[in-house]
Amino acid sequence: MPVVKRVPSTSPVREIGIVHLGLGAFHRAHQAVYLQRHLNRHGQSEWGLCSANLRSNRTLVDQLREQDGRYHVAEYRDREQVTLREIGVLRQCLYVGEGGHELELLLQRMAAPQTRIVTLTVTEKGYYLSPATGQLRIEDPAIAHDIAHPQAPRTAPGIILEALRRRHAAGVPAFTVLCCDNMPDNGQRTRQAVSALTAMQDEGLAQWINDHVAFPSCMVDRIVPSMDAESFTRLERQLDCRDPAAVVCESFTQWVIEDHFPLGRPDWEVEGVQMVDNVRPFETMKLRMLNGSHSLLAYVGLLVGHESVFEAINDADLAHFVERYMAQEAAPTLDMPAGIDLAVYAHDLKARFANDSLQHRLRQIAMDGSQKLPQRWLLGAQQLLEMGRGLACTAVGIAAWIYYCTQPLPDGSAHVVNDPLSATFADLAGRFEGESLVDAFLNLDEVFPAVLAERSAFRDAVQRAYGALACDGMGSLLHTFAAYD
Ligand code: CS2
Repeated sequence: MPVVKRVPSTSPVREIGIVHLGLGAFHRAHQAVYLQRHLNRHGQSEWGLCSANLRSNRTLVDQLREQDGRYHVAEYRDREQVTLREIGVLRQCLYVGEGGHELELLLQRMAAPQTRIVTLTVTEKGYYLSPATGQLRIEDPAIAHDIAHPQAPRTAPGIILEALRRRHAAGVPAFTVLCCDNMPDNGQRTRQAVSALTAMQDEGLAQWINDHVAFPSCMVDRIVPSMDAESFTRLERQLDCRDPAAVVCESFTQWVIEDHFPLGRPDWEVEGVQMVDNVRPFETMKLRMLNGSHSLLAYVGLLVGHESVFEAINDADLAHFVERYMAQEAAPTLDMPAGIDLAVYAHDLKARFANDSLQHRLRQIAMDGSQKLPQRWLLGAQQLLEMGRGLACTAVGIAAWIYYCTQPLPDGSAHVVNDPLSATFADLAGRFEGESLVDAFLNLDEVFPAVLAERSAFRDAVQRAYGALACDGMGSLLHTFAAYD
């Protein structure tokens, strides 16, 4: 049994100062924990949270309301040590379905002068930007709806826009928008989504947003697997914690934020948040080293029959393959500030992946590949080509992704491909196979930018990897990497 340190929430929240969109496990185990630590330290806080789910997981919102917004976060350092935190900083929970009463409550809360920051974790696809070009996908039905009905928005950019419109009309200064999703220049991307939507509706407002709304970027990091029945049972058995809204995560946590908050912010730096002028090197490092390795472990790992990150990193060939990816294909593309040693970072990442207290399912990471690949692998791949370096591991990753999106798993089990482009993948799988299937995937311009897709060195590397995978299987392909070094 682990040693459990219990940290209760004792202090009152005076005011709600932050509205969050996307009340998922990551938000509850990352941002909410920083705010709770802030509250515990100060003994009171005007930075309470109102968090909303947009058309997903109503049950969780109902549950949290029954518990007056209180829940627990179990932070596992390893099997031996865990901190169980009570979170009391979440003062209002909303479920925003199709329009209705709670959308109005959310918009009122966002328009209230006390709200000074709006944060988001709505996943990459929640911004409705093309992954390859970063342009707003105005043809998407949800965005088309928000253009036609700006006062009853469904999307996160549409909701932010309507809240800002109300503030502008009432003469209330703009809140700061802080995107906490895993995208490069995530502040800029969020600005792009909101501005493009505004420009189609109201040029005056677009100018005001351009001049007055800050969209700082940030890098967030904490491994937070989605909860399943097994995790709840373990919490009950090991920690005597019966909380249907609880979350399990690793003890590691990092948050690097661009310091641009015109209406003020919590003194996060006291809780270890790094407030910086330029977050880009940290974001790129995390996306390519951590998330890039995660996606490799996911697609490659699933094809050799693994289910969790822990299992995958304990496969010697796969661990070696990921180490090689980090050292030879991710690190060389990064330009880090002094004091950051990428070899140490890579070593620490491997130890985090090997945390056997987390049931981090590879299928969870494999979701939404079309939205994740560009920033995790493809921007780095372009740089590798420009530098004249090889990209063998990245090519195997892409081949494994194509395989995962179009074929059954090696044990013959069919799986659901959870991705906004899944219908396109199914269509391509029905029409093509082998080399022409790979070609058809590489021609998907929503995913692969032309500058990369046009390079024969890139296409050939992916074709070779896919050929070897289809012919010999992933296990033996990995083995050749181990033998080769
Ligand atoms: C993971 C991330 O699901 C995924 O795609 O790579 O959620 C990862 O666990 C976090 O970014 C860690 O900070």
